[in-house]
Amino acid sequence: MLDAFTKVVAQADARGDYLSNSQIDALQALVKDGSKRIDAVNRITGSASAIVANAARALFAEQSQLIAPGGNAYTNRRMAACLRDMEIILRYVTYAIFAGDASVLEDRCLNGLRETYLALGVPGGSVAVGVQKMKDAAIAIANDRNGITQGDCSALMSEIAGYFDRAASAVG
Ligand code: PEB
Repeated sequence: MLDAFTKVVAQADARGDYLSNSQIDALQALVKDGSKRIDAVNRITGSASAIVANAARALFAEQSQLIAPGGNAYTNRRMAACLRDMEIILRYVTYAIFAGDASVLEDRCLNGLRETYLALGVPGGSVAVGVQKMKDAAIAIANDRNGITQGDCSALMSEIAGYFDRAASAVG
């Protein structure tokens, strides 16, 4: 598991060289905007259960075959497994946002997930739709400017969107 700092150290070490100016500049920008990052993680974490529940509700409204008899989320046991999976994915996305690096999400959550879903008969495309719904809700919450000092959060928001997109494309 890497974070934004250990990632550039590993890259520099692979070249056998000092940190480059562009690497240092990128980390400088990350430190400068660190409070935005922590705020975003706090907000998403604080609303995690609502983000999961609303995304799942919207997914099942759109794809009602999932909760009909024979559907992959039919029975309370499978419904619980589905909600838990969405919660796990959201949790790893919050770790990636915090670390400023996708490796924790990749290595500990997404690696092998497509194969697991294939083996279980879980429809990965539907999971991907659920992840996209979590993305929209998480960004709306993280990017809500009401009542706060308004700055430019566009880079952070596209970074956050990228982690959700990565999770969706890993299974969809
Ligand atoms: C991945 N999901 C399931 C299982 C595993 C995962 C390993 C099998 C074991 C179990 O049932 O607990 N576990 C999960 C994960 C990590 C992990 C992400 C990462 C670290 O360790 N079914 C649907 C929806 C979707 C869904 C589309 C959006 O119809 C999910 C939710 N996952 C789902 C379901 C099961 C499952 C298991 C229903 C149970 C499948 C079954 O037992 O038939």
